[in-house]
This record gives sequence, structure tokens and C-alpha cells, in this order.
Amino acid sequence: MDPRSVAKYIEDAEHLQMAHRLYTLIFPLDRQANRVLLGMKKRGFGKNKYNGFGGKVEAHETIAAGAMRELHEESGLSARSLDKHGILFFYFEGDSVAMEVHVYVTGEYAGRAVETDEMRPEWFDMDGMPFEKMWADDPEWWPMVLEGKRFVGRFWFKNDMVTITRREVAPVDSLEFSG
Ligand code: 6U4
Repeated sequence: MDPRSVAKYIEDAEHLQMAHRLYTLIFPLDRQANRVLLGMKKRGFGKNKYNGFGGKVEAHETIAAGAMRELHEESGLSARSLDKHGILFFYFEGDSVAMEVHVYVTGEYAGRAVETDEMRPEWFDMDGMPFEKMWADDPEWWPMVLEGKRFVGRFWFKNDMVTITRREVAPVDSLEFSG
């Protein structure tokens, strides 16, 4: 198992037998204006959905460094600080690899959001997320970001990638275990 993975902290035999691939998901916030930057994904996984910025963590980098790199590649912004808010595990029907997604927000960044090959950035009111055009799990944990809570969530998707057949999501006191 990848030593950076936190999958080992979930006590579930089926989960522990699976391979876990590491991803990041980062949301730039403009707290004064109560806005969050999302990206309309133009290609690949999650195409035509609004999403945070992020992607696979590369072999040579820390998870936080991966979050910063993906934010820069996909939006043009450079984060000066990161605040880890959650860990999400996604299981897709018929797929033996689980996605382990480390979720961050940043309120300190340099640069201006620009459209890239992968993403079209757009600011939204933090209380007015376009959930109908986002992943189906997002409304279940985004409120905890707004409340400043840390969380761990697990979502089981059908292979239509829309239907959630099971979920376990809850606030946690600390994510210190996750680096
Ligand atoms: P390529 O295209 O190979 O460069 P890469 O940019 O490394 O890919 P990508 O875009 O496939 O990775 O990463 C998937 C992104 O989608 C990550 O930021 C995690 C995010 N994501 C995946 N499932 C999600 C879900 N159910 N809910 C959510 N974000 C999800 O909010």
C-alpha cells in the first residue's frame, strides 16, 4: 500500500483489500466575498461537471504538494497555504481500485484564475453551489466545509457514476493522522 495513503485507518476488511489511488481536490475561497472558485471540467473524469481543482498525486510528491501543483496547472493560481478539510473514499461498482481524495481549501493564493485545457474557472457564492452539475456526493459534505468542520466520507457509486447506493460520512475532530 502507498505509505501516503490513509486507507489503513478505515477498519473494513473489504476496503483494506482494495488498491487505493490518491487524488487531491482543492477549493480556492474568497472569504470576504463569500465565494468559491470551481472549474467546469472540459475533459476526462467528471467531464461537464463543476468540480474543485485536483488530480492524481504523483509518485515523487507529498499529497499537499500535489494539491498545489494541480491547482496551478488547472487554474493558474498558486496557493500560499492549505487547509485540509476532509478525506473521501469513492468506490465504483465493478472497480477494484478505490479513489482516496484529500480535500483542501485555500484562502491565500497568488495569480488570477485562467481557463486551461482542462478547466473553465467560475466563482460561485459559497451558499449557492451548483450541486445539480456537481458530483452527487458534494452536497453531503460541502456544508461541513462551510461550518469549518473536518470530515471523513465514504461513498459507493453505481457504475452510472451518479447513483450513490451507500454512504458513511461524518465530522472528525482532527485529520492530523493524514499528514
Ligand atoms: P489526468 O487527466 O490523467 O491528468 P488528473 O488531472 O491527474 O488526470 P483527474 O482529473 O482524473 O486526475 O482527477 C479526478 C478529480 O476528480 C480529483 O480532483 C478528484 C475529483 N473527484 C473524483 N471523484 C469525485 C467525487 N465523487 N466528488 C468530487 N470530486 C471527485 O467532489
